[in-house]
Amino acid sequence: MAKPDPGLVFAGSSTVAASTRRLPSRIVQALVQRWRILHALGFEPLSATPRHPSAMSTKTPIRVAVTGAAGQIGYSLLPRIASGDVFGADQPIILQMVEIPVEKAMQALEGVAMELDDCAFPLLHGMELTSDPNEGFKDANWCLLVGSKPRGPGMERGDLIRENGPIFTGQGMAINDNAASDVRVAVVGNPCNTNCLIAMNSAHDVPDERFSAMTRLDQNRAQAQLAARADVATTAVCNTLIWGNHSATQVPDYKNTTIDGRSAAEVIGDLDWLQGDFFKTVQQRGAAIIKARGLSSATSAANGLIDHVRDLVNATPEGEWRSVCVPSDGSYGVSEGLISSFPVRSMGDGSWEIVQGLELDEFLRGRLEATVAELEEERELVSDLLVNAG
Ligand code: NAX
Repeated sequence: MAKPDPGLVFAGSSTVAASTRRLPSRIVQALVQRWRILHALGFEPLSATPRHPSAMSTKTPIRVAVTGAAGQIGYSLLPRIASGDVFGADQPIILQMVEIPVEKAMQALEGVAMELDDCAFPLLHGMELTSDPNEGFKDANWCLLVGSKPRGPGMERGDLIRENGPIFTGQGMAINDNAASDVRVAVVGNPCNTNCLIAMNSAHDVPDERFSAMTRLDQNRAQAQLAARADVATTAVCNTLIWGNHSATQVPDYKNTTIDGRSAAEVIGDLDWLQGDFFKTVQQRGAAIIKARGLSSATSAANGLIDHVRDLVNATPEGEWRSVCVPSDGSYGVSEGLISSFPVRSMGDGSWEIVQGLELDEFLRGRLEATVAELEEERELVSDLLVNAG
């Protein structure tokens, strides 16, 4: 793996395969020092216009690679990363945007980059556009794997898994060979759990715990449904928990999720609703949005990914957890190695742990077994792609 980029990088143009312009760090340090002295003397240096603090950030930019960058989710996601929603208001970013080598997709990507240019984001220190994953993941500190082939008419879930598997083999290998030594990967492209498993197994030198897949959108959906039912603000709902696969078998946990500090099951007091409509609504929300909008969830999916990464970068507050699909260590009876959604606490230093000791009722336990069985079937379907599997 390549080392993290030590240099400061400033905004480059947004043409295809554009390179970023770099200033030697001693010049940057001299400029920063001059700015500090003038600031201490009460001058507003360089411009009378108030400047965003990040314009003078001394932090090294981090490189964030996003695949499927010209897609729907990419369109909602990229501006939020560039504006500091994920990595903070003083963290410069270089976006490495990856698409398929098809003229229409690359042209659309150009358009997205032009719009990002037009936002003049102070934190956006460079953009690189490419259809080559090796270039796209070069020195990347985070790889957000959003792009994948959509489900075609009449396509079974198994066909989709087989169609997408090889994409994630190639991307896992490209991450392994090119990304920064501290790279972390979040997979959104469906079927995200199994795609994550494939990428993880294809990246031999990257520790498994750096890989995750997203059930944060499902968590947010469940949180909103519970808040509406209990007639409370969404902030009153805490530790909303999704177990298992990001699919129609996912398990929204009404027992360990709390509303104003008490179990959601107790506060809502309607097990029929929790095990019926609540379950169905959360599990089938994606399909309901397609039916209403004619397109799949995009803004909420991008928002879910923003929450997912931000909460992995920062320490989880004491007593709380987030739903994250991570490699199973066998906790809660989930077969070791599967990428499954668990209650996860981040330490804020790149490490995380699965929260132990939560209790499930018989209904939830049965549903957890079913979603794990689905993940096992998916793993079996792609077993030939799991080159690194033990
Ligand atoms: P779009 O079809 O709008 O965009 C996907 C983009 O990915 C396209 O521009 C396509 O050219 C690109 N792409 C395809 N293969 C690629 C490859 N090998 N390398 C780079 N780019 C590639 O889909 P969008 O709505 O953005 O959804 C993206 C993915 O997210 C889909 O797989 C979708 O199923 C999945 N979702 C996952 C969710 C989750 O919670 N985990 C929820 C939302 C979403 O459904």
